[in-house]
Amino acid sequence: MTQAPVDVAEVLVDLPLWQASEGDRPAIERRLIFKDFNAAFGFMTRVALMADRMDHHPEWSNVYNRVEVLLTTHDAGGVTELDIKMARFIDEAAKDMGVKS
Ligand code: H2B
Repeated sequence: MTQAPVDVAEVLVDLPLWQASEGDRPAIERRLIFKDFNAAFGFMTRVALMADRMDHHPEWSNVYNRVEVLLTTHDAGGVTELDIKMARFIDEAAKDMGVKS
């Protein structure tokens, strides 16, 4: 099912740890810093399992204790409720893994 894109600025009101992507597509981003690689990868594992359950996958990268995440819905060409749900899950998982910032 294709989701309807929502307004990025409105989405960000309820997601204070996220920002609008500067790229060419509507997307939201968060940069996270963990204690070490183990915590960062533990976080990524949790998110990966949820992403597969949702069939909604982040664009992300990892260097040691840093993870950069970009969320957008490719099928819709913008940010949708799926991205909001994923962003909330990411914020919770990060907290559980003791995210530093
Ligand atoms: N992830 C994201 N972020 N956006 C999508 O549009 C998307 C996805 N589509 N994961 C899914 C997979 C689609 O490609 C498959 C075929 O269902």
